Amino acid sequence: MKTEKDKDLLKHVTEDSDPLTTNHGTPVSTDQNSLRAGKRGPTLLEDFVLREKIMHFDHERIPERVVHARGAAAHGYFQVYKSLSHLSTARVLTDPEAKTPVFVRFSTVAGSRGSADTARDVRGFAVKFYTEEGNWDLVGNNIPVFFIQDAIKFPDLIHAVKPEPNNEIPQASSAHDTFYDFISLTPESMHMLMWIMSDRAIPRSYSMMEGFGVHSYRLINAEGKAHFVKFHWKPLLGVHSLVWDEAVKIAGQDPDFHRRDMFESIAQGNFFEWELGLQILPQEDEHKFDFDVLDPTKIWPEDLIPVQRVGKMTLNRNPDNFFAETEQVAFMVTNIVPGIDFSNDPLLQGRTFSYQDTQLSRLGSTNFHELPINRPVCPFSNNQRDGHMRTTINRGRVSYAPASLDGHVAEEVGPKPGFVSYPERGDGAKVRERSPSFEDHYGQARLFWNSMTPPEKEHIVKALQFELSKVETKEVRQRMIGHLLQINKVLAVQVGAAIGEKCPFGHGAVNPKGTADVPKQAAILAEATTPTTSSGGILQTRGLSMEEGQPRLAKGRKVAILIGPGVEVAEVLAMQAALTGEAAMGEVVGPHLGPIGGVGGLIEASKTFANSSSVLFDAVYVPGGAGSLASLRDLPDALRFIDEAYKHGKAIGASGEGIELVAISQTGGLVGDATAAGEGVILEKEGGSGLTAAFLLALASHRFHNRQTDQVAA
Ligand code: HDE
Repeated sequence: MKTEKDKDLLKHVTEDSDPLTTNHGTPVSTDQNSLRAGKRGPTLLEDFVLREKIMHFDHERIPERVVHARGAAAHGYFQVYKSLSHLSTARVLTDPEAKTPVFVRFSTVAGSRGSADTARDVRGFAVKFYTEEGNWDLVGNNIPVFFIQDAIKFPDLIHAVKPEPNNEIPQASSAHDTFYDFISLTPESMHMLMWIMSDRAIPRSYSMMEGFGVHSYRLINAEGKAHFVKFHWKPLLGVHSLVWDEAVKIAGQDPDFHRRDMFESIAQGNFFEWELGLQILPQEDEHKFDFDVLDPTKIWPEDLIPVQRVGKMTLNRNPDNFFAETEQVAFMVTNIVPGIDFSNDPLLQGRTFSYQDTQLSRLGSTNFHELPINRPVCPFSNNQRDGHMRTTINRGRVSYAPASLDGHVAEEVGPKPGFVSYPERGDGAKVRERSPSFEDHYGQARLFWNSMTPPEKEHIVKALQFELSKVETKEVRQRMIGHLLQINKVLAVQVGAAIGEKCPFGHGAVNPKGTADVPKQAAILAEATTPTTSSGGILQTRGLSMEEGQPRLAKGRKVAILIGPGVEVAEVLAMQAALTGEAAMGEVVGPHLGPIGGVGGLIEASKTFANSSSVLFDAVYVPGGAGSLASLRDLPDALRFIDEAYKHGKAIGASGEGIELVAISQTGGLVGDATAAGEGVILEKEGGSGLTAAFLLALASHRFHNRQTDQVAA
């Protein structure tokens, strides 16, 4: 019987609410008290409601993914711009009318399910296309190459990078001995190492990352003609990253930074968009370059083979249930459709086994394809039957072929329009050997280094200094410096100095004073590009730098508007409206949550100086108001907000008394002198549209690296 208190608690339950039942439909009076022998007596075994509820809870977890455990996903669609029938028969690539549904999961590799989003790591970029011809999974990463050339080394790589097995330390980090022990003995990983140490490994947002299929695949047209292809996803917002200091702080401030950004953006209608890009190589050009097109540690430089943009993917719907969709989605490299095929890339070949296999231990049954998130949208049928958790009720008595019963035709007849593998000849001797064409491990690492801008090079140096300084075994550190020397001397010397290693310096001399003589920023700037190999004869290429040729938009950016009592409310509202107009967001950060009195009315603060931080925003704006200045100037958190944004190279805008607040932050000395303040600090006494326009432009510029005072090499 319900007490008055119970009734009060249940006020929200209406006639239409679903009745409480067991999993088998039996109506339940309450699941808040178990069945007892007497009000203070023992619980009865007979209590099936209690037992069902606890039993289900006891088994709620499934094993996390062995790699890529931490991830988030969204639904959307893909549409090809115009038919690519000259390249492929796949309907998803040939029907411009078709909006193919997709489900896309982004992930980090090394961390556990609960690790922070902003760890330095490659990001998984797995796309499931639900096509009319079955599911096509393009299971890629945000880095176009991989650490190893052969799938048989994958378990070793992952064992080395995951937390060390004796003490399960460190979580979600490659900065430890076992990883560099393995890497330093695996020179084929040097190219990928350069990417991982670059800012690509700390993206600002999933919407600001590229995606890559990594391997060479094949496209096959109706005449059976094949082309090699590399798949790319190009983000419409451009490729942009955090800086390391931010990434580390965000890991504490908001470990869900990336998933929150995607969830909130999509909920607000700011959809995530990429163009699908193809690099196409005719089969007859397979041996044209000094790198092997089957080698997954090599890119096809965009200067040699440009990326053609052929379609667009839009992510516009959040999942309803994380477990049912994001956790249970099973990506498989073997989900492929007619008109697309594998190449002989030995890494890809191994993946064709692993993905199907792993789902069995993760999802517990060979029937994982029946889960709603994994089911194809097209009809599917075969003679496979039964197994754990089979939900399909297959009718009739025929579950074999050939069959003549129940109207089946005993012989297979007619054409076979289904998936046909490209009839490539394969008649080599059985060997456990790698092709000599896979031998050069440094050429493209140099190509990458050469193609970076000076700030990007500095960030790579800093990242390696950090990572290797965490390696406790001296021999491992030394082996790494040996590899870096093969890539670039300035790089090796700078990294070496930070970890106390002397390197051959300049023209072969040894730097006698350790860190003191390390080439400085100027040396990186002045450095000519290093000649290289395995790169088709070029020294550097477009498509690698994140600084050059990227779209610069304010869309998707978050601005902190710092206010205190007495702020100019109209100015705040105008800035928020201007940001909304650009599909960006202005969040009011105040001394407390809720309404704050200002000049001209009240304004609502949605964040406080205590619960938020500049690292969670792309830019800072300080509006005018004498009262606001008076209250914020004594608030160290407010001053630190501005200071830190400045240090991280972010846009800062201020008007009226807001300018004084910027000036008295530690940044002040620099800001006081307009030339020293540098780009991206927009101060305008009168405020108004000129300030707004300049601030929006600065916001869209992403970052002003020249004033990242913490990033300047020692
Ligand atoms: Fe994976 N990888 N991988 N991988 N991978 C998995 O499959 C594997 C590789 C990638 O969001 C696992 O369902 C082997 C390259 C992504 O659910 C597993 C090799 C690339 C995801 C597996 C590789 C990837 C995975 C673990 C070397 C970029 C997450 C859980 C031959 C092209 C998919 C699972 C998701 C997940 C095996 C190398 C991308 C164990 C054996 C190269 C994005 O099957």
